[in-house]
Parts: sequence; structure tokens; C-alpha cells
Amino acid sequence: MASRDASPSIVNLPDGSSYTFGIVVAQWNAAITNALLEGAKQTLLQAGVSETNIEVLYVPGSFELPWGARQIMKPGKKDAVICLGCIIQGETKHDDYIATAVAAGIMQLGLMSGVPVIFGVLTTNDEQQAQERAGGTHGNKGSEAAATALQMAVIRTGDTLTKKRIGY
Ligand code: RBF
Repeated sequence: MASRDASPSIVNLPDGSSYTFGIVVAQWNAAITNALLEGAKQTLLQAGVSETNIEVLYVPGSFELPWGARQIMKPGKKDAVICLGCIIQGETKHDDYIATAVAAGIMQLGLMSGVPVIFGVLTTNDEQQAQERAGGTHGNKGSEAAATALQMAVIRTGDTLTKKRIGY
């Protein structure tokens, strides 16, 4: 399949030097989630985010991501929280239950807290599809999640990107 560019630009990143981010990483399928984490960190650093303004919290599995996100946004201020996980389809329907719960939990937390919570969770049919999206032929979805977090941090604090888009 031809490659698509449906995700936010990771070329024109906003200046991230004034922002603080939390990254919550599920340890199930750790080789994949660690690759997502590397992609996310690299993109934040590339945007000028200081290493000391990136806090990382590991949780056991994707199901625990919303709880971890709530925990990491408590102390101090976070401009956005990125959730990274990898849910691979098995013989039973566990993947559906977990993915649905995580997506809903992440959305709910973002709306309730006012802090953008970014869904960087792969939901794939097999490990190969996951590898392709964690630094393979389909890019790195951790990097894309970080680009989204940067955009949301800018939008939330009310400034240039939004104003530019509406023509100020
Ligand atoms: N967590 C993931 O992040 N990815 C998975 O693919 C995954 N598969 C699971 C399969 C089963 C049958 C179970 C019971 C759990 C799985 N989990 C997975 C872990 C889940 O997110 C959570 O950590 C545990 O259910 C404990 O709440």
C-alpha cells in the first residue's frame, strides 16, 4: 500500500521550549512501546523541549494508561500527556475490551482535567504491523503522538498556531 500522510506534520514542529510533558508507557509488548517512547522523546527534543521537562512513567499494560496519565498530571503542571501502548490482537476479544476502555479513559481524562491526553496506542492484528508503526515502514506513531501533544499544548495555551489559522 502506498504510504499516506494523514498525521500531523512532524516537520513543522512548534517551538516546545516553554512546555512540560508527561509520557506514560505501557510495558506490555515492551520492545514496541520503548521504540514509541524513543520516537516521542526525539520529536519533543527536536522541538526544543528541555529534557528536564519530560517526565516518563511506566505502567504494566495499556489498560493502566489512563490511571498513569491521571497520576503523572497531578504534581506540577503538564501542558500535555502522551499515552503509549501496543495492543495486539489475540485469539480472544481481550484486545477489543482493552482498546475500547483505554480510548474512552483517555478521552474522559482529557475532557475532565483540561489537560490534553494523547492516544498513542497501537491496536494491531499482529506484531509485524506493530513494528511497522514503531519506526518501520509506517513511521513512528510515538513521534506523531508527540507532534500532536506539541500542537495541543500550543492550542491550549491560546496562541500563535490557533491565531495564525484563523487569520490574525
Ligand atoms: N496490554 C497491552 O498493553 N497490550 C496487550 O496486547 C495486552 N494483551 C493482554 C491480553 C490479555 C488476555 C490480558 C488479560 C491482558 C493483556 N494486556 C495487554 C494487559 C492489560 O493492559 C492490563 O495490564 C491487565 O489486564 C491488568 O489490568
